[in-house]
Amino acid sequence: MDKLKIAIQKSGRLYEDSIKLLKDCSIEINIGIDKLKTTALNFPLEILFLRDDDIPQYLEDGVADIGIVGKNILLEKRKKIKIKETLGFGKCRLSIAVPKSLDYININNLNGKKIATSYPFLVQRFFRERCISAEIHEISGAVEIAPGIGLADCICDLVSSGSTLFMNGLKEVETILQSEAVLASHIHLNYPKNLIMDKLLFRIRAVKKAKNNKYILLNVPNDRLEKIISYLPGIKSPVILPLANSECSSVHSVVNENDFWGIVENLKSLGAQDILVLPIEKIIL
Ligand code: PRT
Ligand code: ZN
Repeated sequence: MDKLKIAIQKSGRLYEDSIKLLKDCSIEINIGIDKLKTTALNFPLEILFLRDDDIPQYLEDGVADIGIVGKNILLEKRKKIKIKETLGFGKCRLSIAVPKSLDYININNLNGKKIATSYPFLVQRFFRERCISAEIHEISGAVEIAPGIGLADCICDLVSSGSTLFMNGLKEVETILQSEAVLASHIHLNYPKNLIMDKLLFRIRAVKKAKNNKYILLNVPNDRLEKIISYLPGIKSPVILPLANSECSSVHSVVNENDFWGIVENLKSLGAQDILVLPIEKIIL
């Protein structure tokens, strides 16, 4: 039977979350010791373990059908492939940083500077669009040490917590790109691979939706019910069930993670009691 081939990072920052995503989609995999490739036990999927930088090329060539890779790599490599879904992990930004001592006012301060980066295309494009002329030095690793050893005046690199920049006496001054892991695919997938990809995407979207929402249960005195349910949208509308204690009802609903604490504070102040919050595994609408 035909299998869809998915490329994921062999080791590194995207590895654990990529495997977890497949597991959350109920796809069982056994990872061998050599970790070159493996086959899912209960879904038509073959998993290839690769360096993240190589994934876009393999997708363009059709060696892999789909792959999980940072948007930063995809945009830098400019291969003919499609982004199918953002995945919500591997979040970071591609930023320009300068020595702390530099009195940075605006982007014009970068005119004539030497900048070290592993992202020459994205940096060049950013400067060209802003009419800045800077000398770009492409280096493949440890970009943050370049100003300290006199290789460049400033850098452009990925940042998440900012502690690497801080430890190297640098400050972030411009953000070129907000990035996260994405699911990308070969430009055209034939039957039945297109169907398998749609099935996988359906599962991924259900898992993503569930992660962004919480199931909430609360007890509500009946005289407060109307007011309280106006704060609880639910998927269609909240569920209201009678309790043995006839003065109260149990209310069940689904709340978006981003609005969660605001809603809970309102519910408490309106008289909700015994609030329980549960994770949701999947949401299929
Ligand atoms: O071996 P392989 O080539 O596959 O891996 P790699 O070493 O090239 O990549 P890896 O595993 O470091 O990163 C894989 C992907 O994770 C990147 O392409 C991004 O999409 C994403 N990602 C998210 C990050 C970061 N956050 C990140 N902080 N990639 C790298 N960093 C590095 C950054 O380069 C800098 O050195 O972490 C340092 C900064 O981190 P903070 O927390 O100190 O700001
Ligand atoms: Zn890499």
